[in-house]
This record gives sequence, structure tokens and C-alpha cells, in this order.
Amino acid sequence: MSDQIGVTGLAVMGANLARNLARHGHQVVLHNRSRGRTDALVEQHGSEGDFVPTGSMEEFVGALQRPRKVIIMVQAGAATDAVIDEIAPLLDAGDVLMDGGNARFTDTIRRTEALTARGLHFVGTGISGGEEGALNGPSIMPGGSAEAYELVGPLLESIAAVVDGEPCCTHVGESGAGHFVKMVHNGIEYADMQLIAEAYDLLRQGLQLSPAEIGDVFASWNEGDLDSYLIEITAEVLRHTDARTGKPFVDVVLDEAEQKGTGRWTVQSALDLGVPVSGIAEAVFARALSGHREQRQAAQRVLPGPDREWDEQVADRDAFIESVRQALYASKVVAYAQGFDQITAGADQHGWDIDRAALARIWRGGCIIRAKFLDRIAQVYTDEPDVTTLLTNEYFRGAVSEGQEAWRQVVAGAARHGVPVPGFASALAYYDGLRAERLPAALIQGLRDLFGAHTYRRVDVEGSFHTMWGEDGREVSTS
Ligand code: NBP
Repeated sequence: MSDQIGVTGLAVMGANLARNLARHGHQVVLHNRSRGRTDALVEQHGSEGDFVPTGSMEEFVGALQRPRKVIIMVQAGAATDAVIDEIAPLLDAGDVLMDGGNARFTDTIRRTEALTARGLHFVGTGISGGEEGALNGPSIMPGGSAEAYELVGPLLESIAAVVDGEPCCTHVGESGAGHFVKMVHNGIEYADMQLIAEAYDLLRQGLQLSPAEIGDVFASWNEGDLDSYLIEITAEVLRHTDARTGKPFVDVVLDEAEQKGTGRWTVQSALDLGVPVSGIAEAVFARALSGHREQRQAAQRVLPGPDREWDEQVADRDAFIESVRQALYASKVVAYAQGFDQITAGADQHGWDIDRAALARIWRGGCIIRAKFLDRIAQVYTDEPDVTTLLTNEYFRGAVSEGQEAWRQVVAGAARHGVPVPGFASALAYYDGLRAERLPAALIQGLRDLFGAHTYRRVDVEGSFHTMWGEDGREVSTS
């Protein structure tokens, strides 16, 4: 069913989304702060559908039928607030304003409250898939009221990616829920890429394979459990030759990974929620380390490595490749389990009813972390909605435990040979931490009680206690 929608903000994402909407038969009213982008879009792609270019914000709003549906696609942060401040007074109660930018979910909560008070619907909408996804079908994560979703859901679903006949768009939950899960999606993306990079590094250093050969390994991995967009494009990037020098492309790229902020936000939110997303945190820190050029150069000059040959561990080339694959898969399972833990905790804290199975399903297409194994995650949350961690589910338990010997060898080998694998190692430490019967946290409690009288609980008696450390060492009950 065709509909009408206004798009304001026509840089690469907005323009592609507008074209996607028009190609699906919707009338798209166009607006951009500077008119040039609007005209360029109509000039280059006007034949793709029904576009209505407008100049001023008043003209834009005036061209829309009520209840108006507008999607904002401008830079996240101050620019989004500026657009909202300009457009909100022109809208009427019942109109729907969507923000498709990468907004911080706390901003979305604030904007939802302010706009709801004015009688407007605000739909903070996570959109993943980059410019290609925006044009051909992204994964869409709208948050807001059920009433608002009724008004814009069909429109968004019509332009989303489709997997198994299902659109990759679902009503995530109220208020900031959509941008919250988009943030965690990006955090998982950080972890996934870090793990892929570590696997590449191990194959390169351990087996002395060329990037193109490692590209072939990734292409073969893409046939199995690891089948995913990121593994697929890893093969492509590794096989690519630099036209300028004839060298492998990956060897001419500066080894400093940049970040726009969503990974950092994910970790900050996880810290607030008290959820250990060690895989995402290690990925953010690894990027930060890569950017510390001066420290790295100083360290390269004076810090020695183990200077050990790889001979033994890589004697059987295929076995080593298989071990790295298993370590990668196990670590990836841990990273996704942690990300879903964060979603569970965020939903609890904010009172959002997030259907994690539906979320895993809409991430199967259109977005950067699209992967076959999301089917498995969706299945777990369908079969066991109360599961406390994905890792205890039979399939994932098998994936991590069956691969654990290889995983341990890979992590130990990397440490012995001086290859940094913070993602693999922290995922393994998380696995061992979760399954440990006794954790040394008991000692930490003892220390806290000694220096700060922070008290402790006992394994054998209810209540809280403090030991009189500086006196006679007797224990007193504090509860
Ligand atoms: P940019 O993030 O580069 O933003 C450029 C757009 O913002 C232009 O339309 C610009 O108008 C407008 N704008 C700015 Br800047 N300040 C403004 C202001 N004060 N008032 C009104 N408009 C203003 O565009 P993008 O890369 O297309 O991304 C759009 C959104 O989508 C962002 O929030 C981004 O984080 C998100 N996103 C991007 C991707 C991706 O792969 N690029 C993926 C998913 C989500 P002008 O033309 O007049 O300067």
C-alpha cells in the first residue's frame, strides 16, 4: 500500500532512504537544510518515483498530509535537536516524527518525553546497513508507542530487507528502545570485527599466509556456522590488491582503527547497567590502542617479545586453521551473548518489552552483523524466553564447549608468541568466569572489608558481617 512520507536530511543516508521509499511506490516529500542536495537528488534520481522537492521547512510541512509522517536523517546530536526545534512547532498533534540517525538512546528518551508532551509521536528509529542498506533494504529498529508504530510500521516494513519472507523491521519497544538496540548492535559489530581481525592476525603470523590466502580461508568459513556478512566482506578485503602499489590492500592501510562513538556508548551503558560486555569493551579499547601512535612507537623500540618460533603449534596447517575457526566462533558466541544480556538488562531498567527473538530475526538481513547464526539466537529466545544466558542453551553450549580445547590452545599460543588477542582471551576468561564454582571475588570482599569495612556475606549463615581486623579479629553481624 503506498503512503506519503517526508524526509529531511538528504546526505547519503537520507537520499538513499528517500530513493528506497520512492521505489516502493511511496510519495516522498524532500527537504534538506541547504537546497542543493534536494535538487541534486531530484535531478539524478527523480525518475525512480514520486518525489516532491521543497525548499523551506514550512513548505515541507505544508506538502504533507495529516497525520504527517516525517523522518529526520541528519547528523546525530545537535543537528537533530536543531531540526526538531524547527519542525515541531509546525506540526499538529498526532503527527509522527521519526529520527533515523544514530542518536544516543538517552537523547531519544529526552526527545520522546518533550515531543509526547506536545501531542506528537516520536519514533527513535535505529537503521543499520550503511548507505547500501538504506537504498536496498536496511534492518530497521523503531522505538516509540504502539500507536505510532501502527501509523508508520507498514511504511518502514515496506522498505526493509526481507529474510524468509519477513521484513527486517519490528516495533522494538517504547521510547529509546530502538536506538538502544541499534547501539548494542553496533557494539556487537565492534566485537565481531575485532575477533575477525585477531583470527586474521593469527593466521598471518602463525602460518605466514598471504592476505589473499587468508581471504580464501575466510571464504571457506563463510560456508559454515560463521556464515555472515562480516566474514564475507573480510574475504573480499583480504583478497583485494592495491592498484597503486600492487601490494595486498590490507598492507597499505594505516593500522589505526577509528570510531564514531556507538561502541563507546555501548560500553558506557553496559557499565551503568553492570553488564560485563567484555568483548565489546576489548574491541573499543583495541581500537583506542591502535590509535596511540606515539606510545606504540616508543614501545616498539624497547619492549621485547618472546622471540619464539611457531613451528610446533602450526605443524599441521589445516588443524591450526580449524583451531582458529573454533576459537573465533566460540568468542563470537560469547560476544553476542553479552550483547543480548545488555539488551535484557536495558529493557528491564527502562521498562521496555523487547522481544529478543524478533530482534535477532530482524538482524538476519540488511544490517552489518547479519549472520546465519542469528536464526539460532532467535530460536533460543523463542524456545526459552527466560534463558539467563545464551551460553547455557544446548546449541550454544555445544558450540563453545566443543571448541574449548582449540580455543584454549589458540589463546595460549597467541600469548606464548606475543600476538595480541584481547577479544579471544577475554571471551575465554568470561566463559571460565561464568562456569567457575568459586570465584576469587570472595578474596576481594575480604579486602574490601579490611580496608573499608564494606562488610561481606557468608556461604553458611544469612546476613552481612564485618571482621574487626584492627582489633581481635572477631566477627560482628551488621545486618
Ligand atoms: P551526516 O551525518 O553526514 O549529516 C549530514 C546531514 O545533516 C546533511 O543533510 C546536513 O545538511 C544535515 N545537517 C547538519 Br550536518 N547540521 C544540520 C542542522 N543544524 N540543521 C539541519 N540539518 C543539518 O549524514 P549521513 O551520513 O547521511 O547520516 C545521516 C544519519 O544517519 C546520521 O545520524 C548517521 O549517524 C546515521 N547513520 C549513518 C550510517 C552510515 O553508514 N553513514 C548508517 C546508519 C545511520 P546540509 O546538507 O545542509 O549540510
